[in-house]
Amino acid sequence: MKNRALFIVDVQNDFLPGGALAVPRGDEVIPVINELQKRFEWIFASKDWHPAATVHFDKWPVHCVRGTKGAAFPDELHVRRIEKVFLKGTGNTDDGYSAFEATNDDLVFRLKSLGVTQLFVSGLATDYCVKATAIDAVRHGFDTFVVRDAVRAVNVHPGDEAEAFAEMEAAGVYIIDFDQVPNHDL
Ligand code: VGL
Repeated sequence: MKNRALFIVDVQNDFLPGGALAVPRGDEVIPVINELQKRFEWIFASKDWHPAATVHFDKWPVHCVRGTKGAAFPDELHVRRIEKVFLKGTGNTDDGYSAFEATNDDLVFRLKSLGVTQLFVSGLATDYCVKATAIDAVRHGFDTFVVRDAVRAVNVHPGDEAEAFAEMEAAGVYIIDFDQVPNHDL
């Protein structure tokens, strides 16, 4: 079972209700992700980690500026077992939607050297960073699962969430429910 890893995308204060770029009901993923962690030996996460000035903020409200409270994990998220946090969106010309664009470490190398072949993706937001991360994971050869109960969408336009799930499925991502994630006693 060591070939499976849980990946937590961008569960950061600014993406939660009250945050600078709040994902509706984004906080609901936290207890689900905390529970999911019990089923995995390897847990990784990403953070949006922007400089104060970036072209990304021409498209979005200022959010997740590196080192700020908004970029931190919420207190409720269990973080003790996260092996490594991958930082993305760190330049001033990139959006950094995919965790595979992280600049502090090589995500593909890290996963492959541990023998991880299956990636279970959770977090925020379904229609941006979860989608980009899951599709990149398929491209890099991982069996990729998105846990529906453990993700929420921004839905800038109504229907974005459904479209994101359809795009991911078309790319070869398996969309599964929490109950379908294999259990594994630690
Ligand atoms: C995200 C919009 C802008 C995300 C990041 O984490 O999904 N969405 N920046």
